Amino acid sequence: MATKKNRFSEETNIVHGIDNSHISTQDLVAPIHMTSTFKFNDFDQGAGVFDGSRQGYVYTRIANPTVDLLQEKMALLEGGEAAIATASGMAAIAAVTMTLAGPGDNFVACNSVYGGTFALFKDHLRKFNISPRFVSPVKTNTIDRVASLMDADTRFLFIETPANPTLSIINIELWATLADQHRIPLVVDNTFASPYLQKPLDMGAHLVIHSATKYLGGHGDIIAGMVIGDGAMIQRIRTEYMDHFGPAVSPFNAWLILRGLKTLAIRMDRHSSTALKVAMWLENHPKVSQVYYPGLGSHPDHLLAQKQMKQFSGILGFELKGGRAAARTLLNRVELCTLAVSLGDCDTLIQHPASMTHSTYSEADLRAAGIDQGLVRLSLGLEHPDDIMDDLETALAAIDD
Ligand code: LCS
Repeated sequence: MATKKNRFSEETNIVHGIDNSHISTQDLVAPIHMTSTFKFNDFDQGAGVFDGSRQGYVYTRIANPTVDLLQEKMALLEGGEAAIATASGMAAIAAVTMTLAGPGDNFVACNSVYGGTFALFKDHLRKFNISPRFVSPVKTNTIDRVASLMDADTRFLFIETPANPTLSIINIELWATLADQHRIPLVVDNTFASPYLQKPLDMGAHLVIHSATKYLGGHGDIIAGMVIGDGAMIQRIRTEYMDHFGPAVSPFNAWLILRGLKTLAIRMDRHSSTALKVAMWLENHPKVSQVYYPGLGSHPDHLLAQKQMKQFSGILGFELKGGRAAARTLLNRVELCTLAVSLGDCDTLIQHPASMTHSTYSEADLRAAGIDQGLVRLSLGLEHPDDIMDDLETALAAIDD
């Protein structure tokens, strides 16, 4: 894939990276193009834009200058040729899956994914006769199992790494090689890492997805998604899905993500260092039986995480010895940590996957994915780590022995 690499370092590209000047005079920060439609100078210009013989903007569902800047920036940061911004992370996943597969097709996905993704795959795509085939990333020989599930109707492979909410690490290179052998794309949801910490396209993946709601936006104030990949694939997703199913992002939200992205590197550094501190502290806590954080030596895929990621990001899971009842007490007692779904915000967020983000899983699905009733997920924010640990300590103390 011809990528948009330049001579600058990652941190510099995160702040600058793209040229804003084509849409404005001399603004340091590009303006927000809040417009539904674009005026044509005359009939021929309008007709020309529609038949593709002339350049120009037509209508914001199809393209918008502010959204274009975000797409250009994300293509650069992920090392792809092109990108699409969508109204949500779920819209990005729907756009990719509905473009790549049709009636009678199947795909193979890890069973530890965001609960909304799981519901889309398991319940809604089935209505279009598109069948998911799930594998567990924690079982040994996962890749052999993936291979055994593939056939002539398998249209793509789908993984999240680190995975929501188990923090499993999936071997991108291994899955990409298998996808190449079958001439189908590997789709990687890179939401938990962000392009600053992990670049799936460099490891052989073919499409990257984000819930931009999370680390890309970074401030908990928007819902949006991204798809990044090679130019032909991105164009196909546009023409076969985006343009007429219509899940376009608002230019205002695109602008807020561009704003948030400028601090991605320093935010991810801080999220990662705080998460490691809190993970190490939780590992020694008497009320906690297990901590899942790829940065810990005790994580089963720590070495793979070290290979794939620059740092280990800001999300961890931990298992309470007291199970669901203990989780309930903890989540009712925290004060600084906010009881809310979502992740990747400046604020520390805490939630209970089995009853919240992954409530779309049946009991059997939860068991198969290794999501226990005692599992709590924590997205470390930018507060002082000592304050976060103090808050957790007080709340953990309220759990009965
Ligand atoms: N991919 C991942 C890995 C996610 O965690 C989420 C949302 C999505 C895609 C969907 O993105 P959205 O449409 O929400 O922008 N994850 C959430 C979570 O763990 N808690 O609340 C939302």
